[in-house]
Amino acid sequence: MANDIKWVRTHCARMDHGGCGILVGVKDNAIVRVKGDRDGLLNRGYICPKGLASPDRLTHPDRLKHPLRRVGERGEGRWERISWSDAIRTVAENFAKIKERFGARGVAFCQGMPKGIEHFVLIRLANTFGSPNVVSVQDVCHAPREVTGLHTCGFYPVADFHHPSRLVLVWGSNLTSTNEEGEISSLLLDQVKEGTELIVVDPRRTRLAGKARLWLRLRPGTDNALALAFLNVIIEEGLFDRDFVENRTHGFEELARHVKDYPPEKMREITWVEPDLIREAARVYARSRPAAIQWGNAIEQHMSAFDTARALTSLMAICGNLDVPGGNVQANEPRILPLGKFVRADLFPTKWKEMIHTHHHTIPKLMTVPPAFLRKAIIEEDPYPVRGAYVQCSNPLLAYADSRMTFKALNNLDFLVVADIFMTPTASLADIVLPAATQFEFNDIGHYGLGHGYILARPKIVDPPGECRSDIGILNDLGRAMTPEEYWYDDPDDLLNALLEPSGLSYPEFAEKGHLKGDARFRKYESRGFRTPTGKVELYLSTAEKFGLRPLPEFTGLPEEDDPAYPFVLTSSKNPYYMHSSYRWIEKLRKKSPEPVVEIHPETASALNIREGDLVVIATKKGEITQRVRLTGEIHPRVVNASYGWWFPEEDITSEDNWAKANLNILTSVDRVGKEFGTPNLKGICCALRPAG
Ligand SMILES: Nc1nc2c(c(=O)[nH]1)N[C@H]1C(S)=C(S)[C@@H](COP(=O)(O)OP(=O)(O)OC[C@H]3O[C@@H](n4cnc5c(=O)[nH]c(N)nc54)[C@H](O)[C@@H]3O)O[C@H]1N2
Ligand SMILES: Nc1nc2c(c(=O)[nH]1)N[C@H]1C(S)=C(S)[C@@H](COP(=O)(O)OP(=O)(O)OC[C@H]3O[C@@H](n4cnc5c(=O)[nH]c(N)nc54)[C@H](O)[C@@H]3O)O[C@H]1N2
Ligand code: SF4
Ligand SMILES: [Mo]
Repeated sequence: MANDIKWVRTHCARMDHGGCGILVGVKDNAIVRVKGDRDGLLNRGYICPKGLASPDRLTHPDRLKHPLRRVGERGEGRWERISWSDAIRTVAENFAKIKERFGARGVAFCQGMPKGIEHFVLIRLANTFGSPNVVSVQDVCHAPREVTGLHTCGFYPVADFHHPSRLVLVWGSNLTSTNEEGEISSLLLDQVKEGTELIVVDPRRTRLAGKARLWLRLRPGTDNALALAFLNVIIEEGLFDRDFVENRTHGFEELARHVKDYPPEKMREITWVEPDLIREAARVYARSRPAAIQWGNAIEQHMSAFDTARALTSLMAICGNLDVPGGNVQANEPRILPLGKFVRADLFPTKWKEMIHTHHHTIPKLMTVPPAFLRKAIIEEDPYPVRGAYVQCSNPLLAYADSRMTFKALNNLDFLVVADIFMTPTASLADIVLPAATQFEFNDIGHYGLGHGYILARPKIVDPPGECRSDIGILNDLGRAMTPEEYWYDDPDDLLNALLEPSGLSYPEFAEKGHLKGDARFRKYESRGFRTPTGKVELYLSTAEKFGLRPLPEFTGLPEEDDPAYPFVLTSSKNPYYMHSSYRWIEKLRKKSPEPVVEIHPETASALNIREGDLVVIATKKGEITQRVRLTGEIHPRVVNASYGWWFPEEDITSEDNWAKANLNILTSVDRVGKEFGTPNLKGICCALRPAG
C-alpha cells in the first residue's frame, strides 16, 4: 500500500506564517501523510503539530463548498446556494453601486494575516478598482517593526538564523510555539545546541526562557522602558561599537543625553525587573557579537509600538549588529517582480493622499489601513463613509481589538463579502460568502513581499472540494468583472508567472526548484550607506519634525494607568495548536487544546478563592469574558495570561454568545491608539478577576 503513495515537496502554509519545507504523501487525490523535509530551507526536517494536522482542514465535512447568498436578516444564518457567476456578478454590481454614490474609496478590501500572494492580488484589485483602502491587521503585526525599521535604518532588520550568532536576545517572541514569519525555531534551537546563548524578555517562562542564560520577567506593556534602560547601560558604560557609531549613525550624542533619564534603578518600578539583571543583560548583549534580536508581537501590541521598535533598532545599531551575519539583517530579494509593479501601484499615484489613515496623520510608509480607523469610517463616516467591504483570510470579529465595535461596524455596512474556508462568526454576518480553496489545493507562492529575501513554492497537490476556488482565482474574476479587463488574466496562474518573470522561470520550473533566494550579502551600507535621508542609522530621526514623530524613543507611560478596581495586568500569547481564531474545528488540534484557559498565579488564586480548573470571569473597563483557570507559579502574581481567538464552531454560529463569551478582544479597546500605526493596547491592560457563577 505504501507504494501507492506519491510524495510531493511543498511548503507548509496558513497554520501560521508558514515556511517549513514538507513532504506530502498523496493517494487518490487525498493527502494521507505529511512529514518535515530535511532539505527545507527554514526548518531542515522540523514540523510542528499544526503542520502535521494541516491536511485535516481540507476534508472537514463542514467546510464551505458553494457560494452563498444571505436570504434572512443579517446574521440570521439563512442562506441560499448560488452559482459562481451569480456570486461574482452580485459582488461587482453592489460594489459598483457604492462606487457610484461614495466613490471607490467607499469599498474597503480587508486582509487578515497574509497567507500567500492573495494579499498582493487583493491590493492589485483595490488599486485597479480605485480604492486606496486595503485594511489589514498590520497595526498589531509587523508594521511597527517594518516601518520603524525603514525610517530608522532604511530596511526591516530581521534576525539571521542562517549564520551563527553568539547571542540571541528573544524579546516578546515565543518562537517554539509560533515560528513567526520565516523564523522557524528549529534553526535557533540548533544554534543553542552549538553554544549560542539566549536572553529572553517575556512575562512568562517560555520554553526558550528555560534555556536562557538570563530571563527578564517584565511587566507586560513596558518594553520601551526596558529597552531604554538597556541603551542607558550600554552607552553609560561605553559598551557600544565606537567605529560604527561614529561613522554610521546620526544623532548619537542626542540619544546618549536622552537615555540618561532611563537608568535601570528608575526603570525597575515600571518594568518590575531588578536593576542588576537589566545591567547584566545589557552588558551580555553588547559584548556578544554578533548578536541578533528576535523580536515578536509583544513589542507592537501597545500604543508605544513605535518607541519600542525605535529603541530596539537603536540597540542593534549601536552594538554593531545591523546587517552582519548572525545579526539583524537586510535580506536581499531574489530577481522577481517588485511589489509595486505586481500590485499596479502605478495606476494610483494619489493613493497616499486618500487612504483613511492619512487623515489620522499616521507614519509615512504605512501601506494598510489600521482596523481602528476602518471602523471609525464605517460608523462615524470619519473621514468619509465606507459602505462596502471584501474580507479575505480574516475573522475580524475575533481578531480586531474591541469586538463589539467590529460587530457594529460590520452590521452598518450596505454590503459585506467574506471569502473563507469555513463559516465563521464574521462570515455569518455577510451578504455573500465565497468558498475558498486553501493550501495544497492550488498553486501559490509563499513569503512574497515580506522582506525576508526568499520566496517559497507551494504547488497544487489535490483538487479542492465542491466548488471551492483559490482566492487568487476569485480575485482575478472579480477584477475582470469590476475593473478594466486588461489588468487580469485568462488563467490566474499567469499572476504567478508574471511575478516570476524576471527570474526567467515559469511556475512549474519554480515549483521544481522549491524556492528562490537572494544572495547572502552583508554590510551593504559600506558601499551605499543606509537608505535614510542622512544615509546613516537615524538614532535621532531627521524627519521627525516634518512627519510629527518623536525624534528619540521615549517611555510615555503604561498602556493603562493602574486602577484599584482592575488590579491585575492582562496579557496573552498565541496558542501553539491554533492559528488565531482558526481551526478549532480540527479534531486532532481541539483534543490538544479543548477550551480557553487563563493562567494565573496560585497566590492570586487563593486570595480570590479560585482553584485550578474553575471558570473565572476576566473583566476590563470594556467588558467581561469567561475562561478556565490554570495555575502557574511562573508568572508574576499580578499578571493574567488569557487565551486569544476563541469561538466555538460546534455551537450555534448565529448566537452572540458564541463569539463573545470567551473572546479576548471583548476586553480590548481602540479608544486610545498609537499615533503612528493606530495600534491599540492588547498587552499590558488592567483587568479584574472573579469566580464565575
Ligand atoms: N501557533 C501559532 N503560531 C502563530 C500564530 C498563531 O496564532 N498560533 N500567529 C502567527 C502570527 S500572525 C504572528 S504575528 C506570530 C506572533 O508570534 P509571537 O511574536 O511569538 O506572538 P505572541 O504569542 O503573541 O507573543 C509572544 C510572547 O510575548 C510574550 N508577552 C506577552 N506580553 C508581553 C509584553 O508585554 N512584553 C514582552 N516582552 N513579552 C510579552 C508572551 O508571553 C509570548 O511568549 O505568530 C505566528 N505564528
Ligand atoms: N487580542 C489580540 N488580538 C490580536 C492578536 C493578539 O495577539 N491579541 N494578534 C493579532 C495578529 S498578530 C494578527 S496577524 C491578527 C490575525 O487576524 P486574522 O488573520 O483575521 O486571524 P484568523 O482568526 O486566523 O482568521 C483567518 C481566517 O482565514 C480563514 N482562512 C484560512 N485559510 C484560508 C484561505 O486559504 N483563504 C481564505 N479566504 N480564508 C482562509 C480561516 O478559516 C480564518 O477564518 O489578529 C490580531 N489580533
Ligand atoms: S511551524 Fe508553521 S510552517 Fe512549520 S509545520 Fe508548523 S505550522 Fe507549518
Ligand atoms: Mo500576526
